[in-house]
Amino acid sequence: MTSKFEFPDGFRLLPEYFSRAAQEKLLENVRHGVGIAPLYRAVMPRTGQPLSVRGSNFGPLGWISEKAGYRYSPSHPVTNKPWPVLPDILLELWNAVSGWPEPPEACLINYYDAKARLGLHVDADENAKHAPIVSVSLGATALYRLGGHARDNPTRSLRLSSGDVVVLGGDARRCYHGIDRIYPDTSTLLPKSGRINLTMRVVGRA
Ligand code: MD3
Ligand code: FE
Repeated sequence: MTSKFEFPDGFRLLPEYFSRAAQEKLLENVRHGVGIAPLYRAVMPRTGQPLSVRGSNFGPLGWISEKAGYRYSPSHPVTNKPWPVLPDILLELWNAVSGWPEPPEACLINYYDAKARLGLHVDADENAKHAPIVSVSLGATALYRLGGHARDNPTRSLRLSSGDVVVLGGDARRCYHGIDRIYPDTSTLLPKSGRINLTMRVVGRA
């Protein structure tokens, strides 16, 4: 019996990469970062419909979604100040698992409350199409869906738990993915079944 879904080349899940103590340290860094660059509610381009996920960034560039479109910006869309620097723990993670010679330029911070979702999409706003994305999950467990290169390709659902790291290189980098739901009361790291996802990206020049 074979399933129609095959894991794309370059997809790597590292369950519980971070210990509880390391997750707490990372969370402290995120709290410091969002103290400087507050989580804001992004809106969908054109429609202005708010996303349920709230976002901020670390690094010289940050991914933002506004009415005018999606883009990488050197400053926060509300405060207009530069994003805080990438914490050392995250740079060390990148160096340990990405296999990429350059550091990430952006680290998107996504915050999910218990009701938040993220629809199926491809991350395609980076010019560095071959650089991997490295993701860290903190807090409540999420139901994550990974598909193929076309929206209607078969998908596979996986749970991402606190401390898990995912490396998306090669083919996986161009696959559809999203977050279908958050499972309440699955972690004591964050209050109220909150979840944080950190994704490091190389943006590259246009
Ligand atoms: C698979 N974040 O920030 S992380 C995103 O949990 C995003 O917040 C999700 O999708 C989250 O864009 C999923 C894992 C992830 C990130 C990028 C990918 C999976 C990916 C790019 C290609 C394929
Ligand atoms: Fe994505």
